[in-house]
Amino acid sequence: MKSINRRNFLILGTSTTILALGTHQVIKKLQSNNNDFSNKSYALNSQNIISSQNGLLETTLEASYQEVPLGNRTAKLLTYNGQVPGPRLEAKPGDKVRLHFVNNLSQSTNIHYHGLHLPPTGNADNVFLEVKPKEKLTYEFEISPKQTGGINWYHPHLHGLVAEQLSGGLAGLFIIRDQLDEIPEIKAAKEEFLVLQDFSLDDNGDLLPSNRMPLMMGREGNVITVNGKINPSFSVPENGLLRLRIVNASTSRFYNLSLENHPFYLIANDGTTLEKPIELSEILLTPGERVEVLIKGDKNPGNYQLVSLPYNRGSMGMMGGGMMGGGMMGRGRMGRGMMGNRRNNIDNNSPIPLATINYENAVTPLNLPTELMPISPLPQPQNTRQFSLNHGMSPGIGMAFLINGEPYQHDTVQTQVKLNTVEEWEIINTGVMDHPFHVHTNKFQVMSRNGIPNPYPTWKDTILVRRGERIRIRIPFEDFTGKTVYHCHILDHEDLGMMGSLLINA
Ligand SMILES: [Cu+2]
Repeated sequence: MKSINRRNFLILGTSTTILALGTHQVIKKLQSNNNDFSNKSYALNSQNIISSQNGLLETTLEASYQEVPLGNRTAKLLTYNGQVPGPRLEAKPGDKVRLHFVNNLSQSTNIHYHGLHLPPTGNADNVFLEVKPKEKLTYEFEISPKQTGGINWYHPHLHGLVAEQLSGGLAGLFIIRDQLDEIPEIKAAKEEFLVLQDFSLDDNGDLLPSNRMPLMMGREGNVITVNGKINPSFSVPENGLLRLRIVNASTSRFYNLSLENHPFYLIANDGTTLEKPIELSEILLTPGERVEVLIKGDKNPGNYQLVSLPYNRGSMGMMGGGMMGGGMMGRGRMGRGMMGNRRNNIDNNSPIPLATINYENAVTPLNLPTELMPISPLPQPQNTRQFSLNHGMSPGIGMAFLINGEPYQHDTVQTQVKLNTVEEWEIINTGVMDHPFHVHTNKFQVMSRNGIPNPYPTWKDTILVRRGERIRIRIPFEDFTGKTVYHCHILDHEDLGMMGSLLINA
């Protein structure tokens, strides 16, 4: 890659924004009504769980291109062990993991263990490794005894191909079990996992190629699946509790979750437990994020729809006309609904059904837990930094997504920190689209949003920074040295440059 510096980039700030207006009609027209999947549930595969035995999780994981049943057709997707999503891995703090990875794709790939506190080097959570086609690599690491129980996940992380490979289906859960699972009310709750993915498929079940425009917005698929199924059903015991453990494994799509007539009781996010349940009517789940919620089976027995409510994550509307030339992105065609895919038959302006929650046999009434796990506040930071998120144009390079005015460059270290220190980072979004900011290796605590303290203590590894927002996070660098990364989890943005490398020095 050419050497680039920030002076070369014309930053496209909010002052140049022209949001597309009056596009709804256009979008509606383009969304054909031939979606025959709604209200049906089709199995892609049976759930496959691989758990650690006697302190060791050892398995083979093969990435390959496979045909899998999807709705009334067969879809040709990228799979782990022939499945979408891949097998669910389960381990405990302190367990050893030996994962024999085989790449039977036609392009290079690798694996990132999102949410796990692992060395970013060697054959552990090293995103700089490249496993070429037909090659094998054994990933080997120990789950830190400090790792807390929760939902983590694995997916490819080879810069430049991440979005393409995730949008083809490559993702799987990596669950850590610990004390949270032993809290009596949670232990008694019914547990279900929901892996949210979306795919851009044509009528033959082939993945549609993405052109550049949806990539800049962040591609969204025309088929949404939960555990590889379309609108599957889950049941809540009448009077009991249902524990939904949800990951957004989509490339770019945000899910604004809401369950008809039922509040959510949030108990954990990003693989880390909260101090007490928090009642919420909606939860915005951005790519990479996870939540755990309890649902109370205390309403009239029946069927209730889990939906994604409309949410506007911004648009590239300011790029119409001269910036891109050719008028291919004229104002009338800039709406969010069609940006992801021209064959989009999902109406992003209406609630999108994700799953149906049914009532099942009554149980002895079960209360919500009142106390979960304590969260200790972090000490004062030894250092503070700012990261600004935006995108810009440069002659000969085109559009790039930038952090502090620079796109990711493989041979440059953008940020250096010292092991066993705590830093406070301010992440500022000066652009026109929302960006979920993800840090590898170490989790962080959310301090404030636009100067307002976070309403409850929480650990996160991915945090939404909406356009115009300033988020403060506090992050301890513990246990591992080496080079790792931070990036936008709209994976098209990451591939287009919105990533930085972070060197943790001894
Ligand atoms: Cu982004």
